[in-house]
Amino acid sequence: MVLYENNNFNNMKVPLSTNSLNLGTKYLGRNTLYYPEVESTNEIAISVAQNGGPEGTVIIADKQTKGQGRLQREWYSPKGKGLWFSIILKPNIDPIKVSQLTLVAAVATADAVSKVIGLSPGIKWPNDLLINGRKFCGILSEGQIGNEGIDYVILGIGLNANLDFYDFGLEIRSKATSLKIETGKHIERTQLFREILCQLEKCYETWLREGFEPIRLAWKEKNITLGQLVQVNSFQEVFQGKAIDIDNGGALIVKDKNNKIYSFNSGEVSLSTEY
Ligand code: BT5
Repeated sequence: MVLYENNNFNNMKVPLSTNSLNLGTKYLGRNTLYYPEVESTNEIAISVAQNGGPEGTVIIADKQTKGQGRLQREWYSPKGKGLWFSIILKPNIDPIKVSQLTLVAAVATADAVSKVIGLSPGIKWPNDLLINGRKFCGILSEGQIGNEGIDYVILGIGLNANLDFYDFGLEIRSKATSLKIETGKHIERTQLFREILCQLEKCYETWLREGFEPIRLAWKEKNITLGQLVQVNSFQEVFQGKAIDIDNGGALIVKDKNNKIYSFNSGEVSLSTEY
């Protein structure tokens, strides 16, 4: 099967045969566009979504030259060594719930890594997957909300599969890792990609059907943030306290030394030694 043979997406000309992927999903990844090299798969996914690309469409690249993290940060995405991909979703839900999708993706990706690789990653709120305290996967969700609700959400997932220690630049070497580094084995990317899509479709459907609570419980089981003293940088302000929970919307709840409670819908968390 060749996808988008007569498509409207003029420049989207490198379709991937999903037959060869042997996907076990109903719709995630059934339309997959593969690129050897792009600036950012999220950028392409946005343009595909804006041009009517259906829910479940996946854009995957072997290399990104301008992979994006949050807040204009860069995501290092060297050729052939990782999974760099973006998924288009069009959930018919209250836009206020959209940030929960990052947590849905984190739970699903952690489940897939456990299943295929046999390691149990920890989730650092909201979007980092870590093994032995080092980040090997990050998630960037971006969306557009229109008059009628959510137009689309893009879930961008960057996962370090086969990077070696010296592949990382000096500035991230001490805090980043890859599945190859952690297991000592070459990682078969297609199998992992397939499993992430399967787990994500499962978690996404659970979330649509039953709401956030089952995802919240699964997230809490895998999290490495709660119970820790943390520093949260949010909107140019810095808070210190103990991370005590995530609420039923996915926000992080932090209690400071005066027992004052704060909740964060977004922000950057680092472990702190002070209360
Ligand atoms: C993230 O941002 O963790 C989200 C990363 C999402 C990347 C995917 S790849 C497919 C899709 N297309 C895109 O263009 N993006 C998405 P953030 O929490 O802001 O973390 C960024 C920080 O992680 C950087 O400032 C570095 O310190 C560090 N970093 C950069 N590249 C890394 C890598 N390959 N592995 C581990 N850490 C990295």
